[in-house]
Amino acid sequence: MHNILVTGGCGFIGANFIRYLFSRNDFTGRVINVDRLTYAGNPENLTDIASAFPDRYRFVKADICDREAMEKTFDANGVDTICHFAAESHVDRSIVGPDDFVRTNILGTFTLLELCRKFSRQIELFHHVSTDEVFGSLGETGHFTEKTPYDPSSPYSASKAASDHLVMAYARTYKIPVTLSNCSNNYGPYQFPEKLIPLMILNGLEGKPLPVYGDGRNIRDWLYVEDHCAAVWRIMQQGRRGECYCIGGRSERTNLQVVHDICNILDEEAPGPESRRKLISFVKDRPGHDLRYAIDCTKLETELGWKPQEHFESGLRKTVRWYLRHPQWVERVRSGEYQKWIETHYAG
Ligand code: NAD
Ligand code: TDX
Repeated sequence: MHNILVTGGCGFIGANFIRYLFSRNDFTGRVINVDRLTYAGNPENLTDIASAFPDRYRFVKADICDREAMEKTFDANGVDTICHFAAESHVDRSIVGPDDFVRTNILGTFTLLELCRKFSRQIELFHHVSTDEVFGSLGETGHFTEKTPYDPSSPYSASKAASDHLVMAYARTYKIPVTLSNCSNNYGPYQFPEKLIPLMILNGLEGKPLPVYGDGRNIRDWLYVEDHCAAVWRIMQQGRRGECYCIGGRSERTNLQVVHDICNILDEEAPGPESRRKLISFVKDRPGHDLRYAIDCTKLETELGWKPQEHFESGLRKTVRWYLRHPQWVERVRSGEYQKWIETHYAG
């Protein structure tokens, strides 16, 4: 694993993963970051890495669906490992416009797998980063494991499920060395403020409404992004080839609990004229909204010795502080495509 192609490295988890790799002594190789720079990709997330490691970090602006561009990238950089994050990742957008999800998540993954086949002599590992949403919704009890049948609810999760199936099929049919991880909801620095946690932090700061879908009782299992990065790296290094691993924080919260926690932290860290809880507004539910996600990550814990390091309470406070301390990042992101989309989407 010397020349690692990281796809989607300018997005939330990809950028955190590249930062994580360069912070570690056991990574001495190079990263080739391929990103199309959609609304969710921000190369500024890695400006310091690009200047600190000019010989070991390279950015290539390209679409993973563009076979020619990807082939050149594999060839010119002697890519031996792929860590595949690039995706359209937001469930609400997939409901409004699924096309890009099918294209990037399915065809993009297919293009990369085809290149692994073509360059099979040099490929040591294709790690596919996926989501627990492929398993659909849990009721009030139970947990997802590696054996849970797929049952996706949204165009986003269906496109990720399709990509997972392609990855496993390529492993069986063409003997491509793969690992696959299905992770629960991440939060932390650099997350695009369309997702629940950063949206609530920034709206709360600006005194805007905090839109909670339905009755706010849907449950997610939250994991601090650096713990996800550590799990991915551990799986890449030690995971059994051809295997899937579930990653989760054992940290279930209702959406309303999360929003209340954010309000409390904001009231302490950035006191406003009145309690942020007054801004909570219950809005129309998301269609096909999964009730509950919860991961049983025993396999990852027992086989590979991984455990999350961050507690939800401390991780959430760190995250709020990060957004408070990076007003320029917030401003740049908010003045872009995101703003236009949000205006149209939430009009009225
Ligand atoms: P993100 O939306 O923040 O970033 C996605 C990145 O992919 C962006 O930089 C974007 O520019 C890039 N991209 C999109 N289409 C591309 C294309 N065609 N070619 C090249 N680059 C393209 O997403 P994220 O939250 O960082 O998620 C990363 C991965 O992790 C995704 O595969 C997602 O399904 C998975 N995942 C996310 C979470 C979560 O909570 N965010 C949880 C589990 C799994
Ligand atoms: O404004 C909001 N109000 C609200 O109540 C938003 C944006 C979300 N929600 C709810 C919907 C979900 O129950 O909060 C929960 C979390 O929503 P998102 O942040 O949109 O995440 P989710 O749909 O759970 O998916 C995320 O986790 C799994 C990522 O976006 C996916 O990429 C990942 O696979």
